[in-house]
Amino acid sequence: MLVLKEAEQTNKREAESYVNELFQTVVNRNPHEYEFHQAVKEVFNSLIPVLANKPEYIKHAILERIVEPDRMISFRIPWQDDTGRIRVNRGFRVQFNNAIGPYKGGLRFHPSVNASIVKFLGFEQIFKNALTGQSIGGGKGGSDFDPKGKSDFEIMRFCQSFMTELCKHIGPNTDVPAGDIGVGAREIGYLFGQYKKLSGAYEAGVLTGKGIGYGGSLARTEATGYGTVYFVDQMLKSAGYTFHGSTVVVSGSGNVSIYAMEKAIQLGAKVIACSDSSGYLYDEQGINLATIKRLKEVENRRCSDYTLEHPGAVYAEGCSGIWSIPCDIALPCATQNEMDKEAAECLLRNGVRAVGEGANMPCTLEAIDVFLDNQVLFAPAKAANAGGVSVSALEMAQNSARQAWTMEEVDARLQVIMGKIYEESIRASELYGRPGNLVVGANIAGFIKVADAMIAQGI
Ligand code: NDP
Ligand code: 2IT
Repeated sequence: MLVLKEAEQTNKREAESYVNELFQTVVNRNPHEYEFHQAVKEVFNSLIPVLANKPEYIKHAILERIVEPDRMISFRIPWQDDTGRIRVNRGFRVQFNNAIGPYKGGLRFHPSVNASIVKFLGFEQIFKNALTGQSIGGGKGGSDFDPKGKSDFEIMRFCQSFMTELCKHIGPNTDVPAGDIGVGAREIGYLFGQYKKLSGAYEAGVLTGKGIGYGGSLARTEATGYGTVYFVDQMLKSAGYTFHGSTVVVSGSGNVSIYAMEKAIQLGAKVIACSDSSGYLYDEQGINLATIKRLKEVENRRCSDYTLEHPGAVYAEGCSGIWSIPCDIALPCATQNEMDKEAAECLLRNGVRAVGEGANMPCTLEAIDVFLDNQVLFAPAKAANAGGVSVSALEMAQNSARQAWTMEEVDARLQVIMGKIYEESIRASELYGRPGNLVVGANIAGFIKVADAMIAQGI
C-alpha cells in the first residue's frame, strides 16, 4: 500500500513538472496573450491528477497538441460608414480543435477583441462543447469592430464585409459560428444573408442563433442565461439551498444577464443589481426586468436610464463596485476578468453562498481560489454557461432534420443537458480526488472526451 502511495506521489510530481514546463512553452510561444495563458493555466492545473493516472496522454502529446489551434485565421474587414468614409477592422476565426465535431463557437464584436481574447475563448470552447455531450469541436472568432453608436446600415455593411472573407472557412460540416458579445440575432441575420448570397445555397446549419422565421431555434435566445441558472440551481440543491428567497446580483445587462435574471426571478429569487460597461444599478425592491429588457433589447439605452423610471433605485459609475453589494448568489455575466480577488473577498465577507459564471472566464484565477478555499459553491463557465452552445447544437439538429421543435421541448432538453453536465463534472471531481470542485471536474470531464478522440484518430 505504502509503495503504491509513493508511486502515485512520484507520478503526480512528474505530471506537475511536465505541466509547468509545457505551460512555460505556451507562454514563450504566445507572448503577450495573457488571457490565453490564464485559460491554459486553469485547465493544465486541473489535469495533473489525470496525467499522473493516465500517462498515455503525455505519450501522445495531447497537451502539446491541444494548446496549438488547428488554424488561426486573421483578415482585413474594409467597410464604408454612413458618411462614406472607408474604415478598416481586423477579423479573426480560430479553429481550435475538431476531434469530436465541426468547429463551433461564437463571434464577438468588441473593440477589445485581439488574438489573445479569441484564443482564450476558442480554447475554453473545446472543453465546454465536449461537456455538452454533443458532437461539436471548439472554435471562436470576432472583430475589434465597436458596434456602439453604429447605424443599422453600418452594422449590415460591416457584417457583409466580415462574411465575405469568413465564408471561405466555414460551413455546416466545417465550422459553425454563432453570437457572443456584440453579436445577436440582427448580426447573425446579416451574416447569414451574405453567406447565402456567396455560397448560392440555403445552408441553414452554417450559423446558429438565427431568427425563428428562417431556421433559428426557440429558446436559443434564453439558453445561456437559463442554462446558467439551471446549473447553479443543481449546485445549490446539493448543499440544501435554493434560488427561492435568495438575493442575486447579476453583472451585465446583455443576452446572458437578462435571461439569467429572468430564470432566477421565475425560481423565486430577488435580483437586486445588474450593470453595463458604464456602471451598475442597485434596486432594493428587486430589478424590474421588463424595464431592463425594454431599455436594452428595444431602445438601446444605458442602465443609468433605469433610475428615471424607478427613482428608488441607485446607479453608480464603474463596473467592479457591483460586487460590494451583499447577496446570496453572484452571477458574473458580462465579460472576462470582471471579478478579481478583492471583489471575491468582498463577496465572501458579505456572506455569498454561491457564484456562477455566466460569462466566459469572468473570475480571475485568484478570485476562484478565494471561493474554493472558503467553501463558496462555485460553478465554472465551461459548465455553467454551456447552455447557449448546447441549444446551438440543437438548432443544428433541427436544421438537418428540417424540423422546428417547441419552446417546451428545447427547454426540456436544455435542462437535461445542464443536469448531465453537473453530474459528469461532480463525478470527475470525485474520481480524481477533489470532490465537489467543479472547476477541476468540468475541465477533466471535457478534456477526457477530446483527448480520447484525438488518440483514436492518430497524429
Ligand atoms: P452582450 O453583448 O449581449 O452583453 C454583454 C454585456 O456585458 C453588456 O451589458 C455589456 O455592457 C457588458 N460588457 C461587455 N464588455 C464589458 C466590459 N469590458 N466591462 C463591463 N461590462 C461589459 O453579450 P452576451 O450577454 O452574449 O455575453 C456576455 C458574456 O457571456 C461573454 O463573456 C460571452 O462570451 C459569454 N457567453 C455568451 C453566450 C451567448 O450565447 N451569447 C454563451 C456563453 C457565454 P455594454 O452594453 O455597456 O457594452
Ligand atoms: O461562449 C459561447 O459558448 C457562445 N458564445 C455560444 C457559442 C455557440 O456556438 O452558440
